[in-house]
Amino acid sequence: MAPSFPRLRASAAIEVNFDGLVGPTHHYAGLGVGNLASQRHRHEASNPRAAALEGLAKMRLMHDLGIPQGVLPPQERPLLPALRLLGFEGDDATVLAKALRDAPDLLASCASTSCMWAANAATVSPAADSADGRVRVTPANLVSQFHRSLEAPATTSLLRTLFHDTDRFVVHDPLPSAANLADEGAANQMRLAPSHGHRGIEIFVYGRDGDERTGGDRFPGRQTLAASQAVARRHGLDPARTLFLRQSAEALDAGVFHNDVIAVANENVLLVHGQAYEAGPDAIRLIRTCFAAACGEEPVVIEVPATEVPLDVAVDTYLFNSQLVTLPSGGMALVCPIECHEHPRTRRWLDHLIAADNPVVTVYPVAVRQSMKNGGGPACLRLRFVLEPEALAAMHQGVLVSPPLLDALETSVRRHYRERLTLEDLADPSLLVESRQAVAEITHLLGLP
Ligand code: SUG
Repeated sequence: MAPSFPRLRASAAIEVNFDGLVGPTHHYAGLGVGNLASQRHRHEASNPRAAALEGLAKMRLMHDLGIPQGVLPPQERPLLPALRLLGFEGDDATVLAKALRDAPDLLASCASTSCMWAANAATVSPAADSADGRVRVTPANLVSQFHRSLEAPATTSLLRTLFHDTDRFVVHDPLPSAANLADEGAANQMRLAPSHGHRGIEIFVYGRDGDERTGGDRFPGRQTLAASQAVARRHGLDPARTLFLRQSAEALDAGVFHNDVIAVANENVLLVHGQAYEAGPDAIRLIRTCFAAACGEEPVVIEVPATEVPLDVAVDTYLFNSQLVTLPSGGMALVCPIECHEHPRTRRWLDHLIAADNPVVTVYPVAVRQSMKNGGGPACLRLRFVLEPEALAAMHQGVLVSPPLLDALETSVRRHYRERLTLEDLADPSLLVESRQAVAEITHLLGLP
């Protein structure tokens, strides 16, 4: 299709993926609403050390592929001030013991290392999309679930430290903590653009509109329409380049608690399941039309029908929670959960994807099994920033990974993280000491205050 207006010149912007490093209290408490994997593995023993090493191996792969990679430190857990707010009194050991005895789920919530799923940390609009040419960041309030709402204050202050240059970045406050403004961050936002540096369109996906309907029949939606609209408004996005789509009830009920469980976009490519949106084929048509009008070209939409990959297989394998990334050598790679290679349906579909005529040239299966058991695949673990070279240079450099930093982080994990953790262990005062030591050491390695 001929461009309907002159194409804007692209900047040399690149995408950086910031992964959340798993914390020392990683465990399975079944806390994830509408998250089948989290429910399924409730109260199984976890392996925090393996979880963190798996995450670091994924970061190393990305770095080795030449894709800029950052790392976000774990937050301190168990969060004693939160337990005290809930009425558990005494010294640290007493607070932990009382919480385990009287309210083990609250202890699990206050010990959750859920900030590892950085795709929920914030929504990011690149400079090319925002009204004033600054990168706009809204930390997610995550109010749909108590354990995740605890992340927001520390995430906000971390993001302000990393992106301190106010000429180039705006880190907003999270949205107010109201149920009808529930915001789960970039996991419910996609960006399509001719390339990272071009101005693009942003697609927000919500599960409930805060009023009449809560989501699916089985599971409620988490992200609200009002929250998505508020984020788009404060980021100064052009309404003509912004779409709000409702997740289908069948997807929510099948375990699609975030849009990134059922769709992924990169530059001009959208990989999406046919049952992702309530509007069905109209939603895809809307995306095509909006992109064509805004960017003067057609997007590449790879729609996966339920006949090839049924919704339950998509959720079990987390096929769409792959990272679709642009390779420096050209073309795109799909960094998918290793579970996609182990399932015959998705394995066949991936073979077909690579053989077909589209920008995806290769697939890298990665093992993040510990995170997957809590409903977090490769894409959940990362927050994407499209940055101009000057913005990249202006941010805090200590979190950008290099092989020596990855080596040092691995050493720290091996030194401080346990290989087995159960719910009872969360009340162990020595776990608190170990966790504090680990977080302090990692924070220091990243050059953070
Ligand atoms: O919010 N799991 C997380 C997984 C988040 C995945 N993120 C994205 N899809 N972007 C959640 O449901 C489980 C914690 C537990 O059960 O212990 C949990 O919170």
